[in-house]
Amino acid sequence: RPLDLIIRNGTVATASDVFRADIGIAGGRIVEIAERIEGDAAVVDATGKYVLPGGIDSHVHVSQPSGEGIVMADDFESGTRSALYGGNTTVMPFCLQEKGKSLREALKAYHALAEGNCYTDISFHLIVNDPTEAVLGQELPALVRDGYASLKVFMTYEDLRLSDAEILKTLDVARETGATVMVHCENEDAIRFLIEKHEAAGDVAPRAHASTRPAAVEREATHRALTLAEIVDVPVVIVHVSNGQSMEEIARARSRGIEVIGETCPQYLVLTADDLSGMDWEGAKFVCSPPPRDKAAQQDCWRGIETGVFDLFSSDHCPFRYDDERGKLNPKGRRSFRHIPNGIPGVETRMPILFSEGVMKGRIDLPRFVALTATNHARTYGLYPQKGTIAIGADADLAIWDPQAKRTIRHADLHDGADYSPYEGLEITGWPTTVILGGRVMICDGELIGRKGDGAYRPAAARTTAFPAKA
Ligand code: DUC
Ligand code: ZN
Ligand code: ZN
Ligand code: ZN
Repeated sequence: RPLDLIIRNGTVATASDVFRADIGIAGGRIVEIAERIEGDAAVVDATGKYVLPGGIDSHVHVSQPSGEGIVMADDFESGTRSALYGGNTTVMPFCLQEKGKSLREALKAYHALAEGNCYTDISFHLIVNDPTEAVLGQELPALVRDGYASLKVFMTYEDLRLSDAEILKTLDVARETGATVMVHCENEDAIRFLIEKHEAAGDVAPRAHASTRPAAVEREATHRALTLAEIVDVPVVIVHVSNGQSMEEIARARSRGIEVIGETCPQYLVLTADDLSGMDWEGAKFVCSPPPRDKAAQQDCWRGIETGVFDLFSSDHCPFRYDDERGKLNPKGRRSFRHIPNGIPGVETRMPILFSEGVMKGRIDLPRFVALTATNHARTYGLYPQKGTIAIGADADLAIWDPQAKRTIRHADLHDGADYSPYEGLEITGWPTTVILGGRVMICDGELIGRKGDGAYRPAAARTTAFPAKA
């Protein structure tokens, strides 16, 4: 069949190779990879550029109810548009089960919000918040078969946390069905204890958010999650790991034979808890959980990226507006850190930050960058090999990067629904300039030409054997 599009003269990178090639696209898929492809199809000239698999951000929150009248700053439209500008072609948002309701009710609502509004493809993780017998016994196994093959459980937040008993039962269903479980590891009782102490002492400014969620809180919960997974004998993903102590738990678990995938995020590489100390409550802009820590923890997380403690690099995009009664500066949030919504925007800046700080500064090579930002996400969450690589038959989801592009991160230049970026002022070398989704050029030399609705929902496959091999 005739080609629809040819990407010419680029340097192509996958999780395993870097090579000069042209890419031929037809029917939304990659059909040819060769040194030189002729034909009269439309051409994208990638001379001097890198041609990478479109980014997959497997940890993104949009349109998620956040309690206390707080509203998330992005819906599917603005969240996926921002993601696209940052070189992503797939994002995986969370679908939150409300207490007393079914997972299917939640999915119905999120699908309705997403339908026709996405600039990237999407696939969902479930958040299991009410693990009744009916949910675990019937509903979840059917959903895993239907394409909802990953779920998150929380060990923190009063209204989200599961008990160890509930986590064990959920892990057991994952073992039976091949679902992949992500765990948010922080010890809620210890956090409560510390919050009460800080409030009693009048220490209520944003910085106390970090003090009441120290690394020990995360380390203990990480150890416990890995122990529960060991007892059930099921693989597990430890999400948003912020520090070396938690990394040690992952490494020790692996040495005991537990299959564990570790995820870290930009905030743990370039922010610290000192960022929460700004004047006039400005520190609220950096409130996320786990909190960013110190320079030594940043170095530890870099080491984890280099050595493979981490296989996933995600944004944990969880945007709230700063100067907004329904966001970070809500009336209660102004009185105590405990009411500041947890989460920061970052879906558009995730890959540029890792490219600039990682690839351009020589910490990681291009294949490792591709693995951390695309391939491993597809493998871990059942989207591979359709997504996450450049290969014959794969979806033609591509990002063309200009490794010379110099930019300073300014929120004014970003496309999310928040009113600030926690990375304001960070100097970046390298940015995606053209983004292609299923063979459609969505962003051309920095200009949006795709439309909302060009992205679609994609079901994910359950694990069939052991944990998916990592690239
Ligand atoms: N956990 C997340 O995964 N995202 C934002 C806040 C949180 O606690
Ligand atoms: Zn979390
Ligand atoms: Zn304190
Ligand atoms: Zn998150």
